[in-house]
Amino acid sequence: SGKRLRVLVDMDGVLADFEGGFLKKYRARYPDDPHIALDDRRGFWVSSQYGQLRSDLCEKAISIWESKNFFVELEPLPGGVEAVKEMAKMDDTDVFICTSPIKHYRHCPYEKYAWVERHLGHDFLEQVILTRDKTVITGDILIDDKPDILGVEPKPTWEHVLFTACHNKHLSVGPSQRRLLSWEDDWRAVLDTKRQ
Ligand code: DGP
Repeated sequence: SGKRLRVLVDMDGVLADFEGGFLKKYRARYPDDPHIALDDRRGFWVSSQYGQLRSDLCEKAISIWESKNFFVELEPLPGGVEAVKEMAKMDDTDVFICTSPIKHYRHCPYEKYAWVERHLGHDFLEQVILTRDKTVITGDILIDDKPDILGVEPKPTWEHVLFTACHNKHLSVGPSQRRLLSWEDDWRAVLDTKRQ
């Protein structure tokens, strides 16, 4: 009954453990430099916080995610792959993975597809949307860990549901913004509120 529900799911910080993968590879490559524990992460941009810690650490941080195999080797976050697979099987529900590649494009876009193929299967490649501007993509819900999702469209069609991550857990979000605390949280209920 009613129209189909379209769910947009972010990748880094929602399905793939960008923060954990970053910290592990940063510490391995720069063992003599200071790091920021995940509990102390604040703000979406990892390089900004590392640059505040010490100015040379900004480019060292960037060197990690610009390296070959960074994105493809990210571990899945607990329950994410299973949730997306279940969502995709639900009646009247379309799921798309909506992710912004970094502008250093040598490895990232390829590896994002490879990650989806590895963890969700070849057929799921049909559901991948790579865009630097998520506001121009239409959908009912966008599940994303970035607190501020801006672009050229001032009134995106989707409701942004903030997925909790180490960098956003202390933010007090507005009364209208809903959160998913993790994939253990009741994502099915969030979807149901958007069904006609
Ligand atoms: P998304 O999660 O789809 O909004 O994509 C954001 C991408 O940017 C994701 O791959 C994580 C990455 N990222 C995190 N911190 C930084 C940063 O400080 N600088 C840049 N250029 N990218 C970052």
